[in-house]
Parts: sequence; C-alpha cells; structure tokens
Amino acid sequence: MAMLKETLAKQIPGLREEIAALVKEHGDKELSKVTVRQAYGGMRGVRGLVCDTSSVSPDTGLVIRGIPCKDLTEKLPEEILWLLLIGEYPDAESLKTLQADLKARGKVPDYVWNVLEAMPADSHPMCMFDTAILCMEKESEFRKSYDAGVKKTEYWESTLEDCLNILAKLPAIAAGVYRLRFNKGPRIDSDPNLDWGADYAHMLGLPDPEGTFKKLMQLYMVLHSDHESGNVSAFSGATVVSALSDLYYGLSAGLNGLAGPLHGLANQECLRWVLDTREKFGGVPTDEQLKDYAWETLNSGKVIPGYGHAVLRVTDPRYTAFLAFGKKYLADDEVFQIVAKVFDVVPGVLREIKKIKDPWPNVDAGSGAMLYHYGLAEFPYYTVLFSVSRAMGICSQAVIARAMGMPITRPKSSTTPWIKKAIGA
Ligand code: HAX
Repeated sequence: MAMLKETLAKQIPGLREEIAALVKEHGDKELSKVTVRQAYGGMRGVRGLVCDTSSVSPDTGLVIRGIPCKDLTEKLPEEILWLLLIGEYPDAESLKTLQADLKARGKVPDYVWNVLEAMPADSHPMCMFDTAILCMEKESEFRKSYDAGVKKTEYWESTLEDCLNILAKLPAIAAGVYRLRFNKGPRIDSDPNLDWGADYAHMLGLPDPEGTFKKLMQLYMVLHSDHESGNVSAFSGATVVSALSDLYYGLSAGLNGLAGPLHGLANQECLRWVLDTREKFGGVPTDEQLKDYAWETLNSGKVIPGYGHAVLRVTDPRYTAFLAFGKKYLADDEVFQIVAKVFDVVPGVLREIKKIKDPWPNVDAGSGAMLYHYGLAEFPYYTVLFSVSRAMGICSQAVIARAMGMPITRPKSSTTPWIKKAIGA
C-alpha cells in the first residue's frame, strides 16, 4: 500500500492542476451534441463522461492506459490494478508489495458468511455476491474519515483503503459463494503463495492438475477488469460514488447492473446457446445447421447472446484473447470447437439484419466454454467471475474520481412535451 499510495500521492497534484487548467481555458468548448435519437436511445455515443483508466473505441476495443488489450494478456491482475490506478506497470518490488498488501487484507469477516448462509438456497449467485459486498459497508474507511471531517482533497486516501480492502476479499467471497450455493463442500483457505487470480482459482476448488485453470483465471481477471465508464456497471457505480457514498455502496450498485442479461449476465446465456446447438445436432453442428439455428433463435424474437456491442464495431479483442487461449489449451474440446464455429457463421447471419450495428462477438461469446471445460458448469455463477474482475475497474475509477474531486453526477432530463417543443415537432 505504501508504494501504491505514495506513487498516487505524487501524481495527484499534477493531475488536479492539469484538469483545472483544461476546464479554465477550454471549459466552454463542445465535446458532443445530443440528438433526439440519442436521448431516447440510451445516450449512445454522447460524450459526457471522463474516464482515464481505460478507453474503448469502435475499431480497437479495450485500451488500458494506452495499452491495447492484446498486449495485456500475459500480465497478472495485480499488474493491471496498478496500471489502472497509476498509468504504468509496477516494477517487481512494487508488484510484490501490492500482492503482500492484498494478502494482508484478505480475511473475510465471519458475519459475511453468516449473512450468505442465511440467504435462500436458490438465491442467484450475483445477488449473494453483491449482498456480501454491501453488508461489509460498516468497514468503510471512507465513511469513517468523512464522518470525522477529513478534507475533500484527502477523500481519495480512504477510498483507496476501501478499494484495496474490498478487492483483497473478493476472490475468497466469490469462491465461498460458489461452494455454498452449489453444495461444493466447505470453503477452501487462501494459499499465501498464490497471486490474486490463481488463488481465486484455487479457492474455487476445481481440479487443475496442469495449472491451466489458474492461467485461465489470471487471463479472465485481466480481460474483464475495465471497459471505460459509460457501460451500465461502471456508470452506475460511479454515479453512486459521486454522491460520496462509499465504495461498498458504489461497487455493489455497479455490479447489480452487471447482473442484467444485456450486460454481464450475457455470459451465462452464451454457453447455454452453444450447448443447445450441441444437443440439438448431437455434436459439433455443420455450418448450415448452425446458420439455421441462428435464424431460428432470431425469428423467435431472441438475441444471439455474445454477439453485438453498444460501442464496438469489430471483433472484441477480449474474445480474440479467449479464442487464442482455447486454441492453445483446449483445441480438442467439442464445446470450444462449436464456439469457434459460431464465430465463422453467426456474423454473416447478423449482417443480414440491417438494424444490428455490430455483428461481431463480444467478450462473453467465448469465456463460458473455457470455464465449462474446466468443470465450472454452473452458468448462473459466471457473472460473479466477471464481477470480481470488473471490481478492479470500478474501484480504480472511484479512487481517481475522488482524487480529481469530481462533483456529484447530475445530467439534465427532459419531458417528451419539452423535447417536442424544443425541436418544433
Ligand atoms: N442478436 C439479435 N439482435 C441483436 C443483437 C444480437 N446479438 N445485437 C443487437 N441486436 C438488435 C438489438 O436488440 C436492437 O433491436 P431493437 O431495435 O429491436 O431493440 C437492434 O439490434 C439494434 O441494436 P444495436 O444498436 O446494434 O445494439 P445496442 O447497442 O442496442 O445493444 C447489446 C448492444 C450488447 C445489448 C446487443 O448487441 C445485444 O443484446 N447482444 C446480445 C447480448 C449480449 O451479448 N450482451 C453482452 C454485451 C457485452 C457486455 O456488456 N458484457 O457485459
């Protein structure tokens, strides 16, 4: 923590000066205009948010602090966390210190397990996970320091404490949810010698004789970590945090959004669709069979999960990274083979439907097949894995927002009569 906090503390004054000067000199310049279609269309493309941890452009996809997704795949999640917060990778010593710090903060309070055990046995794992985060709110260092009257310029320090305290516990909580919800037996203790992603894999308790499931978890945690700030989970989390609610409130709010089927929950739907094709055709379908099944899905009014994106207009580089992992470690797996075949066939089908702006796979199209291969077959759990990773982005964005002294979020809404009058309709 010391090194992370010190490094941030050195950067923050310069960052504040830069933003203040930018707003002072150019505050009235226009970044974006808003059309009626955008107002009724989920604000797609409206540039009204600031996010410095990562960016997503239609033709490149995820870029974290200037580094494209394809160059992040060999990194550890802790290196990505440092990158998100600081803007560059940690050196070996900083990484070691951060890892030790996370280990030291990793103990989950007993009351969290009591709360989870008291929940109905058929609770959705996402509801359990978010409840666990929210019920730890009393631990918030930000709330304590705010109540004690700390200065606004210091808000980021206790927010960083909350960020690290939460992130350190998420793998154990998420693994605990898995084992409890799916009757996998007692919780498994953290291994002090494993990094954050590999330890999560270890605590899930799935067989991993060659250690490749640990590799997958490291990759999974890296690829889902951040996706700028306009997506539902990041935007909701940031909005709640902007009210000076602490990160326990902000993160759980954001992750509640990730639980929606058009957002993070799509990953559980994707694998289901792939397995349905296998069942229907008794193995890997032919291109023609797959095409027919895609049309059948679309004609019944459903979406093809894992395809399309609100921003991207190319194959999601995170999907490409999973595909490369699959080709390397599970090329013989039938389910993976179907995923690869879907990629060959489905974009051609979706391109025939004019209204669909992006016919290409997103991050969710391939990840489920990898998890399934390693025995993680409980689909409703998949979004929890996504959440553990995305918490890095939401928490980092909150620390930076507090450091920059961002005000409460409050865009203006309009009534339909007002819009009609404004445009003379
Ligand atoms: N299958 C069928 N129809 C699709 C589609 C798909 N994969 N993708 C888009 N469309 C439809 C939309 O439903 C919309 O139809 P209506 O106008 O009738 O409502 C139309 O095409 C235009 O949509 P769009 O502008 O191309 O896409 P949006 O920005 O509105 O939505 C979504 C983006 C990701 C929600 C959308 O592509 C979708 O529903 N995809 C399937 C679900 C999915 O994979 N979600 C995960 C996205 C990644 C993510 O956030 N992970 O967390």
